[in-house]
Amino acid sequence: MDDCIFCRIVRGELPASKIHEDEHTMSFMNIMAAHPGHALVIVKPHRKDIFELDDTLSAAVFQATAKVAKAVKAVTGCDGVTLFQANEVAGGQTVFHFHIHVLPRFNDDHLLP
Ligand code: DGP
Repeated sequence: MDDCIFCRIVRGELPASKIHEDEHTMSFMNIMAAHPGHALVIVKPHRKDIFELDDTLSAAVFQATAKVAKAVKAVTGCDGVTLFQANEVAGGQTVFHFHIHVLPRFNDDHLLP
């Protein structure tokens, strides 16, 4: 996808604060972070949403998410982590390239979700 923001990050055409990368996934900080440390884990090939993921990418992105969640907790000292993931307009998705949010949470931070 030529004009997909996350494809352009994968290709190195747009900057990102990268925190993890493997064969199938890339992770970087969210530029619209709900809280410092809010990270995104994406699949490298263009897949619009969860409905386009095969088993290999599904497994890889969750394995990467577990690593990133541990890193976010270690670096931010958060009390917990919320994972969330939106699909299609009705699901609240705004960037149409599959990604999982890793959001550090603190006791009584009153963030949603
Ligand atoms: P969602 O609304 O669930 O599709 O999440 C998309 C997220 O992507 C949103 O929280 C902001 C983030 N985002 C949008 N554009 C960029 C970008 O160019 N770089 C980075 N790092 N994050 C982006």
